[in-house]
Amino acid sequence: MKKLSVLFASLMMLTITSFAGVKTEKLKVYGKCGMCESRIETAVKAVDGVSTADWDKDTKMLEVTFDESKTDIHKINKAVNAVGHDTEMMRAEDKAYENLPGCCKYDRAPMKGMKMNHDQSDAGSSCKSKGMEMGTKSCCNGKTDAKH
Ligand SMILES: [Cu+2]
Repeated sequence: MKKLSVLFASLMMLTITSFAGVKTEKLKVYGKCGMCESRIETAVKAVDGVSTADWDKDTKMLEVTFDESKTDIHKINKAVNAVGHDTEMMRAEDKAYENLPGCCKYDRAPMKGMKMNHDQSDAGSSCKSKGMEMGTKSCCNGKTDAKH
């Protein structure tokens, strides 16, 4: 009986050790067609430590299984970016995107923060709340006057 429990315990430990560090993550990757699918999957599988990669062109979700001791999700993002595809975490270089075949040119998400400077109502209210600084900042020039 005692022998059996020792055997069982060591078996458990062996199982835990062999699975340590291997994890599966889901990541949104922007792309369009079947060509994108094979491009993305090939790039991700080429990353050392990645065992499986599966991208769905309808849901845009990439499911990737990798060994955490060999690679991380950051490196996987970079591999995807290198072949021209944006992810929810990182944006591909424009040059890499431009190199994609026409059919693969997916709609890119707008860059974050681009619209901020044009939000008049927001700029106006923040200027008003500061009162004394009104008109001294470039965001206030003309805009508050035009409204009244
Ligand atoms: Cu494509």
